[in-house]
Amino acid sequence: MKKSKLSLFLAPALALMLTACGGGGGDTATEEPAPETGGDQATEQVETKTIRAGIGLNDAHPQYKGLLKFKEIVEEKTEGSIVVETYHSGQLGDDRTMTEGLQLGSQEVTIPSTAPIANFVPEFSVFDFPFLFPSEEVADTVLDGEVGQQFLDMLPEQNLVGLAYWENGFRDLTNSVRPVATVEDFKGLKIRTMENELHLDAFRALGANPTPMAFTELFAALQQRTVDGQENPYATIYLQKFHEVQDHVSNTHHIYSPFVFLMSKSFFDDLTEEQQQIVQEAAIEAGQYQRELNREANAQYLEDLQAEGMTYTEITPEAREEMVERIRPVLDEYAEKIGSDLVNQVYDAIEAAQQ
Ligand code: KDG
Repeated sequence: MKKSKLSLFLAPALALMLTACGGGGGDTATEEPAPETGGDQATEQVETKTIRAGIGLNDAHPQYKGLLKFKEIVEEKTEGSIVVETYHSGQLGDDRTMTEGLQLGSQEVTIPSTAPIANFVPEFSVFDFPFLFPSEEVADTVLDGEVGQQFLDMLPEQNLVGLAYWENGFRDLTNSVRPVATVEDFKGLKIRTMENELHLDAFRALGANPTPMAFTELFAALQQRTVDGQENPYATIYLQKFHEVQDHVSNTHHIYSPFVFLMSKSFFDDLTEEQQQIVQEAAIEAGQYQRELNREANAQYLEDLQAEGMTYTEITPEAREEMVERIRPVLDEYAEKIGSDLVNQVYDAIEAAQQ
């Protein structure tokens, strides 16, 4: 099998990044008077479908604002034949539970990061390769193109439908022990990661002591010092108030994390063709809106975190290079696991997006 192009790929991506751093429930029949037909006032059965949509982030986050936009578009375009119920802050469970809910029919939509999705479709781990995407723009081009669709096409086998990619964003490290500027500073830090083997192996390679944990448990674990730190985009760090339980933030920007708008395949298949087109287009439109919201305020969130008393530490270019070198063997291993041909398709698409 062709070796992945990792070594050819990482250097230019890193250089570019250094500049860019900075679900159904059921059908309810409601009786509505039929339009005037003259003669008897017949009633027409209008089947209303309900989408129970849950996410892990709170209602201040752009992800929830994107979900409200999806609700607005779908209810307007279906003239109320589809109703969207929105739940945030893990009200319906953590990412894994909610994704299983789509498979079992207890909810219809959730929007997790690609990292937990890899527990259902291992190939999705490629999108969590550290330093894979050099910028949001390149990520948009690749994810919204043929290669991104190729991965979405792997979901129906798991009774899931991926309708669009949204944005979690570039992930940065916070902790309550010390400023992190070099790879040495990672040594021994108990870092919470998402439930994803690649994340665990990458942080082990950096010398940290990672532990997987659902997002819904994270704030309490930071507060009780069960873990020293975590990594998430500035928007999540600020809006989930991690600054209340963390002292240091570093611009590691180590992973660009996509969200995937997931719908239960059973529910999607039961929709009319017109309804399927409406929910598909609404997921894409709301995703564009959510990406814009996410990016507009990201720089501001870093200022806000410092205003709340967090110390901000820049990762040195040398340290970032060393992070790449330390992690390289892990990526080689995962490229073999996922399939070097598929991984190389992602690298090729990223290179093409930068021409
Ligand atoms: O609902 C989305 C969250 O689950 C998302 O923020 C996941 O980045 C994530 C994390 O760290 O668990």
